[in-house]
Amino acid sequence: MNIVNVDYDGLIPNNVDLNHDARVKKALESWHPGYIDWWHDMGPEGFQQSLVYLRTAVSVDPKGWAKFDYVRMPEYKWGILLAPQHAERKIPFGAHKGEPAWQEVPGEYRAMLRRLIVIQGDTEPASVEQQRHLGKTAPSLYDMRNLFQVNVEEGRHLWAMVYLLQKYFGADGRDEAAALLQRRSGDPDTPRMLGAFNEQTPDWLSFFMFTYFTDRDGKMQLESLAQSGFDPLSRTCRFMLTEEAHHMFVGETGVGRIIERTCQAMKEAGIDDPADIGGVRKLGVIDLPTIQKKANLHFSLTLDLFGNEISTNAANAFHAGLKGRFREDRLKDDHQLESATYPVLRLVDGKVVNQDVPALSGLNMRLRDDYVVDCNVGVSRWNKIIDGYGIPFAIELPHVAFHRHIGEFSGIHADVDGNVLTDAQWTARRDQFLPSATDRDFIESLMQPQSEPGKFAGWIAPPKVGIDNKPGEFEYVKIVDA
Ligand code: BYC
Repeated sequence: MNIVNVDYDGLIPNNVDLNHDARVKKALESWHPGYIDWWHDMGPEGFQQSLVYLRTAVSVDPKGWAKFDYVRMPEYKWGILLAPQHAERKIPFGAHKGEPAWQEVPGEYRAMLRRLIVIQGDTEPASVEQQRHLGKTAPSLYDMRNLFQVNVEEGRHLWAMVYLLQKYFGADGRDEAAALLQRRSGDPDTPRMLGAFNEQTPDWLSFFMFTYFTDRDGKMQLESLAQSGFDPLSRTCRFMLTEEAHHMFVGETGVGRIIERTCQAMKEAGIDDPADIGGVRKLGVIDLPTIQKKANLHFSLTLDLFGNEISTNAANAFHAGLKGRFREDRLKDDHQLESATYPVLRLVDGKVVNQDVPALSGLNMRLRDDYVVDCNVGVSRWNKIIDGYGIPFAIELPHVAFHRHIGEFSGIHADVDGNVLTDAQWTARRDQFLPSATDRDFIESLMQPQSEPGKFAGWIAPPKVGIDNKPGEFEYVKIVDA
């Protein structure tokens, strides 16, 4: 079979020759009904019979991997796609650097590898669960379609991890695959594994912030796993990254369009002061300080996903050749880091200080630092929009010590500049930094659906171009069952 083209004939589209792998095919086919049940129970609420203009991966050729068409979501072709194998690929880092990449699970690292795959897999359905209510308040058919696109692709990413578990981890892989359908975001008894994936996504500003900040953690983690010496994981993640780019585009442009509309409305009303929150809200748009607070919330929740400042797990995974650094293949060092150091922000005697630590132990922070650089690129584009209207305001990412639940700063309170606060100071000032109940109520009051083709809710500007270059009035979702 040609790896670039996908076999669409069977129940599970794939480019891994499932037809000649009866054991895995059977395992996946047994898992499929549970997945569809999960999709109906926990996937987008309503709209399951609506026709959605979705892209589906039909190839792993970077020049033309997707086709667009109307699809009912439960009939989406959730396929298993791996990027092409490079015959001579070597393990690029760690103790096994230079040895041929593993095509089978290395026995001594089995548990560590399985844990990484399970954690990655767990985030995918979690995000679908978090976003399941949003279709009903979509600000346009364009946005609704983007939400559903993100959702079906997160579903496909779950399939990708389930394939690895079932193909390479035998009975315990099958158990883990089943458990991925049993945990539920936010459930007190069976929560999803990582904190941010148990938070709510109550409104569309949160959705855009989530796809901007949290999907970007997905990008960083997938980039690191794409470097893995375990070749099937590397190839799986490489292809997932192709889809992930659109999710971050949805987030960046979504927040950008909200900012644009706010600035436009302020100018039209002659309001120059971004702190005139009452005046701006009367215009039916979201004031810039509230957008800043939402960014503070989602950025800080996402920082927790990078784990602890000092991590033996991260050191072990790198040493073993399982999880590399962001774009490891482009870095110029020995790729082993046994004697290197890395500067990490730590809490020492109640103060935030920079400390050199062994580079292997600091790998989570190195990835997090790369993440912050990547986040700032889009933030500066948001600020250009504000600047273009001459409004004196800039979105800024808060300090990494702000509002943390994992790692050294989880035991303290800090303001957005990283100054340590007492409990009383935090309680008094919390609502300056994070969305308050009043802010949330205001945003919720704006969440009225707009489902006429080409129309947009009043708090968000239309996009500059349509999906698949479709014109403005294109009917991205043909609703039959809202
Ligand atoms: N919540 O040694 P440490 C995505 C636990 S997003 C709860 O620092 P490590 C997507 C940790 O498990 C990308 N627990 O941990 C985005 C450990 O527990 P055990 C998802 C946490 O392993 C949007 C203990 O604390 N992929 O794809 O170095 C939509 C010690 O911590 C948390 C991955 O994350 C937390 N936030 O780092 C859809 C890649 N943080 O085992 C999808 C795979 C830490 O001692 N995962 N703990 O009981 C990893 O590489 C790592 O497991 C982590 C944690 C980076 C998550």
